[in-house]
Amino acid sequence: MKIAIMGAMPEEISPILEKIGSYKTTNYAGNKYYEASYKGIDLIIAYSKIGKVFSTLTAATMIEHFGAQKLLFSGVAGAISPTLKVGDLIVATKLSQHDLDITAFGHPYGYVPEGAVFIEADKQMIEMSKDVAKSMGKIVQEGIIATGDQFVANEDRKNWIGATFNADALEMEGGSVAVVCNALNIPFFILRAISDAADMDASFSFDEFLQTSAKESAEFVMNMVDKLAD
Ligand code: OS5
Repeated sequence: MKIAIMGAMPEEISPILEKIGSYKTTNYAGNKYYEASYKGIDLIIAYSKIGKVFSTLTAATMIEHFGAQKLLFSGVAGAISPTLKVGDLIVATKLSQHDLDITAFGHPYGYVPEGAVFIEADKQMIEMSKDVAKSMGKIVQEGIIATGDQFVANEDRKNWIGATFNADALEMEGGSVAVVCNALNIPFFILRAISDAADMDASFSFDEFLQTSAKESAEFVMNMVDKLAD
């Protein structure tokens, strides 16, 4: 079994690389890919760089070039739901692209012909995450994550995304990773820890909490990997 673990920023995968300890580094298509053997399973780990295009490239590369059979994403997100505070964990049940807009042709936001507004994450890994949360004594909220090529630092935009997609959190990569995995039939799991509230203070909050929230998410994802290795 080969499992891909990806983040968007170096901070999102560095706790994972620290835990793994030793790995082989390969440069491919402008990114570094880290291969390791861990508890009897093969891991391929990378950060994509920020946004939908880079994350699409990385997810597709991990699957098509490195042979990943499952993909887990670890990172941070902006909260939409008022129940989500900095450091809280959210598991995506389904994901959408909030900046995809051909509504001029009568289509709903987030939809293009032959696509879908929402893509569902792997139900088995979501179920497994409940056991992992229990074993860690953590609360993990399930919800909808909306993705777009924008760092949202605006209450109106955040509220619009929340109302339009019924989304609980937002970020810049999960929705595109979901499209890739869905098209290639690869089960995927997207976990995010909250770094900010996508409001006018978002950039300050993000800078302050990126490292600690990324670490929270990475620790949880590694516990998921431990369970997958059992
Ligand atoms: O990957 C991007 C999306 N992430 C989730 C997220 C988010 N997304 C949208 N809106 C929000 N309010 C969100 N909160 C959390 C986080 C990340 C956001 S973009 C951050 C860019 C910060 C940065 N810019 N320059 N550097 C860091 C330094 C740098 C310089 C050179 C090379 C690499 C980094």
